[in-house]
Amino acid sequence: MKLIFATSNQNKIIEVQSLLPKSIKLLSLLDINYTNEIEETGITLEENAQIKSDAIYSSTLLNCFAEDSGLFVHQLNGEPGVHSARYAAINSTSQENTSKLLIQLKNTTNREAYFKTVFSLCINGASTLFSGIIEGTITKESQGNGGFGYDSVFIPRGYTSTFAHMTRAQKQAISHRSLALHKMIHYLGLL
Ligand code: ITT
Repeated sequence: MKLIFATSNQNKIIEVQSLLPKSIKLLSLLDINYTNEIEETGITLEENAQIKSDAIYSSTLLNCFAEDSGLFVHQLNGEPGVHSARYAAINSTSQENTSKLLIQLKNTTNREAYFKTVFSLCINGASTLFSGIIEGTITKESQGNGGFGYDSVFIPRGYTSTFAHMTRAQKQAISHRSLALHKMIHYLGLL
């Protein structure tokens, strides 16, 4: 089965590709020469994931899925949440976003947060959603060079190091994205 992954985030493609069974051939937006910007106008991850998969399905009529994810910090009433990619500014870098987060949480003792991912799978025009969450805490400073996004400031519950200190396999064994993806793979197996 061929599926388009409607993302322009190469890190997401690498993480997802390595978990998919070989029977599913993944095509990226680059592979299909899709260069239009899809505006994420939803107010939830669910809405944004579906906006992205619907946009690709309606312009290609090919089965596809999209994913939206974010970091939700309790002390900040769930921010950056759905705005995680553009927390510091539109087109901000991961480093700018994590720096802003650490400044917002300066002198804060409640550092609980969770990552959430929602996949929207669009098969023959019908969408199904799958989500995954991992709870943890935000560090006081950036730790580790691996991963991407907010990985260097997030320690999953039950662990002592950030996602950025883990190997890809270690992160994938527990991550929000893997949890959601396993649900989607199970569903695809039932089709
Ligand atoms: P799309 O093309 O798929 O939209 P994106 O990078 O814009 O890619 P999102 O809109 O889903 O991605 O924004 C999520 C942001 O949250 C992303 O830019 C990262 O900074 C952060 N994020 C998501 N998953 C993460 C993970 O596993 N580890 C660290 N940060 C993550």
